[in-house]
Amino acid sequence: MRHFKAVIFDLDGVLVSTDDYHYHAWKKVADNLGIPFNESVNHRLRGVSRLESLDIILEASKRELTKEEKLSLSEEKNNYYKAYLKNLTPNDIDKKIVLTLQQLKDKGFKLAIGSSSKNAKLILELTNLTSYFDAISDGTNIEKSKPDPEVFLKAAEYIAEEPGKCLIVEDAVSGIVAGNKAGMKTVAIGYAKTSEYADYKIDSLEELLNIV
Ligand code: B16
Ligand code: MG
Repeated sequence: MRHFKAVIFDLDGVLVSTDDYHYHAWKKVADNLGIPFNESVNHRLRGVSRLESLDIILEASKRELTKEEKLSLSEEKNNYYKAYLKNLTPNDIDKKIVLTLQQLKDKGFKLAIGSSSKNAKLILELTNLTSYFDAISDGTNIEKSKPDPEVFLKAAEYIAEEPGKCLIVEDAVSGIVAGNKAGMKTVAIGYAKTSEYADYKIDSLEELLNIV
């Protein structure tokens, strides 16, 4: 008997290369503040909420910022990020990714999104991916972002599936930890392959069809 019944996808860095946009938007904020920011700091922001990301960036600064200043900086970052999102079209999604989603649906798997982003629904609309998913759990319906399991547990609840029957696909180490805590099996792609806790590691999304 087949073990998995649902696949829950992270969004940024798994289905869409918006991880690059996040990086460039934070880089502008950090440069304006004169704070060093590089790819290795950026990897720590994967899957982490906007305000928590700012706190990680500010570790390299001696300045103590007020709550209001932090909110204003995170809004500034989101404005830069949303300006990048304006360029996003369905052509930015690899055809192989769309084909894999369709094949999983045809095989009867439930598909869901489990993303920390508050921009997830906008991104799915811009890329024409919304209709592939039975449910979307994102930054708008959670209290705690990854590595907390909340976003994935909510996704499982929305598709009425037991956590043990859900497979998570993630590019963030924080997302792999969140998947484990949710009692789900995890597939690492991209940077998440550095995690020793992933159950499976893949180089491209089509390989999912060999796992489920
Ligand atoms: P937003 P994911 C995460 O999305 C990103 O990896 C992370 O870098 C970002 O800070 C977070 O969403 C919040 O995004 O500012 O758009 O609400 O990878 O969980 O899909
Ligand atoms: Mg991600």
